[in-house]
Amino acid sequence: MPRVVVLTGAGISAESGIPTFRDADGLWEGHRVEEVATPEGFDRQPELVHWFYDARRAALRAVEPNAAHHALADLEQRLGDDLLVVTQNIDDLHERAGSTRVLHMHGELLSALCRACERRTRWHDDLVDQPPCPHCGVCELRPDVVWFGEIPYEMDRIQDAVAGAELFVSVGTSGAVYPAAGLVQLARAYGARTLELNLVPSVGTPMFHEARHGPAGVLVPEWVAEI
Ligand code: BJW
Repeated sequence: MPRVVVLTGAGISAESGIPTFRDADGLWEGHRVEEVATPEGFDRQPELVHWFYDARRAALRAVEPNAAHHALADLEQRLGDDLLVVTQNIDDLHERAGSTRVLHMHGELLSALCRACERRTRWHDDLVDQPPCPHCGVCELRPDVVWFGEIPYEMDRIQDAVAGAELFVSVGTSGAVYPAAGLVQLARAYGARTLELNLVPSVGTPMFHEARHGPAGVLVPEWVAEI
């Protein structure tokens, strides 16, 4: 069981150039996040939703992990199994920085999920043209991400790890989306110390024992150096 669990959100990738969800009014080219991040939105406008994710998948090629991702990878070198990163992010910047103990609770941009056979495929190209599933041949691939109303991935492992942790650290998340936003309360209920590292106070700030405010690229390496 890991002694330290770090929950990351969009803010940790902001300094790599990936926009957060709620800082620019939660809009993507004029569309609300809910419009492009719900199963209903996908059923209504599949092309729009594919464009949204295809654009983000293409943009991922041009960005690099920043000092915060690298600091967490360095921490894993020191702590090994005693560190678990739980990320809400669908980018692969933790892995590209060198982290291996990462759970993607909201899925991954570089994975496609077949709605027909429910199998997953590593995916680097566009989905808007509705290519066939490599497993079953049916043209029903969707981004392998968790939309509102869907059940986040790995919840049992995440809840067990948070409940067993001595230290729970949240980095760059607004605390607006559940169940991720409730993990700090779970950690506290089981006796963990809790620390928030975020650019500005979030809705969740009062739930943490300690909160530090500033860019993740500064705060995370500072915190890792203290451990
Ligand atoms: C920096 C920085 C810098 C900037 N340095 N910081 C309880 C109460 C109320 C509602 C619910 C509830 N439980 C469930 C719900 C419903 C719903 C929900 O939460 N709704 C809310 C809007 C109220 N939740 C769900 O539907 C979830 N499913 C669910 O609950 O199923 C039931 C179930 C659960 C568990 C077990 C069994 C059953 C699913 C939620 C899926 C969310 N999906 C998305 C899209 C994923 C794909 C994609 O990426 O496109 O996930 S929405 C979007 O929000 C994305 C993110 O991961 C997620 C969180 O956003 P995040 O990371 O916090 O980003 P921002 O932009 O909000 O914040 C960035 C922060 O960084 C800010 O604070 C900045 O200040 C900071 N920052 N620059 C440090 N340089």
